Amino acid sequence: MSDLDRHHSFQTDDARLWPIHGKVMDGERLSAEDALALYRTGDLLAVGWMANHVRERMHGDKTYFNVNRHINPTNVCVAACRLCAFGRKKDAPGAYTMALEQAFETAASGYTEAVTEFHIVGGLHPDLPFQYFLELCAGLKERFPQVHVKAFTMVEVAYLSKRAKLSIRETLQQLKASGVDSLPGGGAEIFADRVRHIICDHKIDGDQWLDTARLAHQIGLKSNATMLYGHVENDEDRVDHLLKLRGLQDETGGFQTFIPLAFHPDNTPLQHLPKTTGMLDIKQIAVSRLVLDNFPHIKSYWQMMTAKIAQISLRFGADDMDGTVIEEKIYHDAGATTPQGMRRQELERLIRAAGREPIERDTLYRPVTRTEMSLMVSV
Ligand code: V47
Repeated sequence: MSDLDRHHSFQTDDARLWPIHGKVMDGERLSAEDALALYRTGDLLAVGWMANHVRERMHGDKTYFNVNRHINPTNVCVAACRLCAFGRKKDAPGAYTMALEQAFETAASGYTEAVTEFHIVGGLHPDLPFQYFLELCAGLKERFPQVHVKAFTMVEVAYLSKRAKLSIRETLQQLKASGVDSLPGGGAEIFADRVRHIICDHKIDGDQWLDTARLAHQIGLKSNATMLYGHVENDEDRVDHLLKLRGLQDETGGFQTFIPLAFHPDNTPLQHLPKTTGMLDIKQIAVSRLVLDNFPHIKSYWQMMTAKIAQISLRFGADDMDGTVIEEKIYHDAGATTPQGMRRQELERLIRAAGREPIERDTLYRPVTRTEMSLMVSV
């Protein structure tokens, strides 16, 4: 390829981006300094051009979504993270814990043959026994055998292991045996200690999050990974977070999707902080795609991004929009004004309007084929 071809249609006045562009075109790994330059440039279009190039090299126009249901069995939480508006102390107003039957009813409400995934996360409840979580997963599997159970963040797993007095490996093994098929990516926040002390002081630290993910991958459970941005972290903290995830992925290959999560300050102790801007939201998607070269997917979670920004990000590196969700609590407690759920037809419409090809996937990114009957009952 001639130099002229290589740089065809890529334009920028920011000279720091030229060597990065060369690496991207050659499929070479970006360094920490490259990642910092991507955060620091104002040329969003140039960063987006490169991220889109990588996204199309990996996935063409394919854009994934799934038909899922969120279940949050309890909002009772001992951690009191400053980033969070969802958690409550046990006796606080608004605290709830679902009896198992209630959780099964929640799973069934809005359930049709179309739902392929239950996404289950909740608070760190001081009294619920480990058995509750095992029975929750086993009961869901018994009632909905074809639905993938994506359950419990690394933070919840580590807490359950402490409560059950089991090793993390044994805890994961028992969860897997009871029906957990994979793990969601929450709780990672920002790995740097300085930031964790401010936003989530009582959570496991970054290394423990990574160690738990490593163990999950080692016993054959795939997981996702997240990063919470737009609060008190700086560019170096973000780069450090991405590189730690990239390093673990080199070791295990167990991550499926990376999901950058924009901080929503309303109703949290950090509500004096401003909300993220559209520029940062889209930049974060693009930088993630460029730095996380070993992550198959970058998800633009529409609930958190808004449907409009998530749709635009499909041209800036994202290849996944998450799902129908049905009932979202964590962001809505923190002031999100997006709808609680979205119908599959609407997700498909947004993806097509971005010039992309919608692919309904299951949690493991296998395409889901629908008969006309199952489409008729879809949510
Ligand atoms: O870990 C909590 C974040 C996460 C706030 O794996 C907040 O497919 C912003 O991890 N403002 C939970 N963010 C959500 C999550 C997730 C979502 C969608 C898909 C997947 C997946 C995972 O939400 C928490 C925390 O990082 N969070 N409070 C807040 N006020």
